[in-house]
Amino acid sequence: MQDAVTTLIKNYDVTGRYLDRDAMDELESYFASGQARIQAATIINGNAASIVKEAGRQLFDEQPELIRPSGNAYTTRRYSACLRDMDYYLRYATYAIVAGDTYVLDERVLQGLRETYNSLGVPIAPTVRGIEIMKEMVKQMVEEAGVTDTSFLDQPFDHMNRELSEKDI
Ligand SMILES: CCC1=C(C)/C(=C/C2=NC(=C\c3[nH]c(/C=C4\NC(=O)[C@H](C)[C@H]4CC)c(C)c3CCC(=O)O)/C(CCC(=O)O)=C2C)NC1=O
Repeated sequence: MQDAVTTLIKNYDVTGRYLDRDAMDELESYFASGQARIQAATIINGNAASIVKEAGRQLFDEQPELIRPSGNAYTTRRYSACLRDMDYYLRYATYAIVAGDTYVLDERVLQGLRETYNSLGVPIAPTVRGIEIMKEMVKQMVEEAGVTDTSFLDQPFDHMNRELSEKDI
């Protein structure tokens, strides 16, 4: 597990360098966004169940074929598995938001995920859309709470979507 600080230190240590101007700028920007990161995590934590439920509802509204008999989220078991996956993405996104680093996502969420999805026929594009909907919801909530620059929230959601969307083989 790594965060913005340990990742930076590791990179400098590998080449035996002191922390230079670029490192200080990076650290400053991470610490400056610290309060907002914690605020975002608090908001997500207090609304996780409703974010997942609402994002799922919106996804199935947009793509109703997912919950029709030929769809991958058809049957109660698979419907729940889908919402559970959305909950995983949201929870791990909060870890990455606080860490200021996507390492935790690579290590705990994304490793082997595309292979699993492909073998179970879980469609990637709607999953990506579900993550996108959650990102939009979270950004709106955090903006409404008074955080003016929510760009730091893009990183984990975009990272998961980029990795999930990577072309096959
Ligand atoms: C914390 C890291 C972690 C992740 C990310 C994870 C994902 C994950 N999702 C799975 C299944 C699944 N995932 C979905 C998800 C969906 N189907 C759709 O049509 C939608 C597009 C989408 C929801 C947005 C479904 C329906 C299944 C069950 C598929 C099946 O068993 O046929 C499975 C197979 C095993 C299982 O059913 O539990 C895994 C491992 N597990 C983990 O431990």
